Amino acid sequence: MQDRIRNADMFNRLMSAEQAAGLIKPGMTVAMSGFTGAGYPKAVPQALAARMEAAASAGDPFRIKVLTGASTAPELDGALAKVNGMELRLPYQSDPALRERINNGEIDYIDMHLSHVAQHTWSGFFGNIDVAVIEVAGVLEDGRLIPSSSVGNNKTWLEQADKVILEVNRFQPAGLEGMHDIYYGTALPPDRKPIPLIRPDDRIGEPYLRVDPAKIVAVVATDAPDRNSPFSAPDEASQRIAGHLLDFFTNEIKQGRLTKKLLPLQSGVGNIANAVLAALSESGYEDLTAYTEVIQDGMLELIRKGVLKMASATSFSLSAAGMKEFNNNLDFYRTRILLRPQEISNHPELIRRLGCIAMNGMIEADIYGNVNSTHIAGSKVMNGIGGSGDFARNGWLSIFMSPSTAKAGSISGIVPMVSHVDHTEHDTMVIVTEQGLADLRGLAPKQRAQLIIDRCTHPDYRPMLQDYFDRAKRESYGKHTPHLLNEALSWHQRFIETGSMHHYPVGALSGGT
Ligand code: 0RQ
Repeated sequence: MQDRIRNADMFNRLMSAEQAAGLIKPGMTVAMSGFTGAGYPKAVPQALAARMEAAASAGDPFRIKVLTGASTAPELDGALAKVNGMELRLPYQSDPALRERINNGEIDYIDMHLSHVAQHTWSGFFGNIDVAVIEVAGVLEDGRLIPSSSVGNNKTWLEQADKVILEVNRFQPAGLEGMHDIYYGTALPPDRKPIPLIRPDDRIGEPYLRVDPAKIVAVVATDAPDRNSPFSAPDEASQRIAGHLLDFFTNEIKQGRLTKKLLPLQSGVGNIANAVLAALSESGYEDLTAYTEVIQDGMLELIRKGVLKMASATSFSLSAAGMKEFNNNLDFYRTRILLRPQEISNHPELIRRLGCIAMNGMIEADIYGNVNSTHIAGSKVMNGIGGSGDFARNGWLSIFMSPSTAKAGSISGIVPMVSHVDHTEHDTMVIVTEQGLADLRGLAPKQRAQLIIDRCTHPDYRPMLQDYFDRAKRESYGKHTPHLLNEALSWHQRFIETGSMHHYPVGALSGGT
């Protein structure tokens, strides 16, 4: 470990995960590293969960407040959720056990824009940060830290926490050193200055995290991989969505609104995002850039093929195969990937300046273009808004993508009124489903509605939606954005009561699904 912990003083603070977890007390606010299953602490949270379980069985509940960068993994969110060890969690999450606790009402969850977390912390909205638990790839001789596979909010956690526990993970490639760009110029108003980033590949900071050595109360050695979720090949619906999007880009180039270099890409994670990246890779594009949150397998492939010149993000989210590819070609990728704090990767000023093309998944959209990214039937949270709002509000193009139906056709992805609003009609420029693409720019509400019904709705639901819209246009209280308020959310209620949004058995209207 001495090669990873080059500072003798820090080396002397090595202890077991159990000892380190012993420094965390019930009721504390603990800020942890981690973003989309990368760079999260792997040993201390599990040791803490064991203590919590023992405390709970002795009739002495032990719960803490947990702040992270974004989603983590079973070793952190899963372990703490299983023992009911969290009273509060923020921001993004995607763990099944945690989601269940949140939706059972057992954990308070604050779902917020990822770019806001740092400044809300500086302003004290989450109270005092007692402890930060941060995974790093190493410690330099002078005590600065080599960040791990994600940066997330680590700069803020290290600055704001009273005490710091470091997990030095030998599994993280030593070659990560130098890939990070930590910007130390952010401030609160009225002292803010322009952030001097003009191009996605600009370096504006330094490759290491600073920390006051006096705060470090424990150093724990680990040797374990990130979550490395498996990568599944894009399904047919995703490929069709990608096809519509690529046609749209071709037309934008023809219209002179984009060039063949497009604009910096932001892409969410998952099946559709991967299909879009795969389609880009086969469509003759080159010298593209990405200014995004997460680097997934598809982006590595684009970089490898020269389609993507470089990618700026705050985190990796790679499968085991993607991780292997990255490790085997680290020298190649190191000069083409930059990892930044999430307040910079997701900064509205920079996203607006760069003119990002924001491509994100959604749960549902309504006929006017309002988008729900987070809640099933208005009340059950899925993951969280993540960075989708940072990018959708400020991007040059804000695109939302989803299959037109979910759960074997029993749910329509296009509904009369969304049951929860994450992105308003004013933030949504393009909606794409496997049925087609609706370009909403320049359209008034009723024009948007007709286009979304025509282009994006599944044939099983199109007549129902057209019927709703036609009646709304006749009977609505106001005729600007026609709605039948006693019916607008009836599709969701029908789903809750019958398991389907449809009036009829699925397929009855169109003769097929
Ligand atoms: O559930 O797995 O149980 O079948 O939602 O849906 O179609 O696999 O698509 O993985 O892209 O997720 C919006 C959740 C889409 C995601 C969301 C069910 C569906 C399935 C997943 P099952 P798909 P995706 C970058 C930007 C917000 C954060 C964001 C997300 C599951 O994209 O979390 O954009 N976005 N961040 O069956 C009921 C509906 C449904 C539905 C889908 N209408 N009703 N269930 N599902 N639509 C990353 C970060 O910011 C960190």
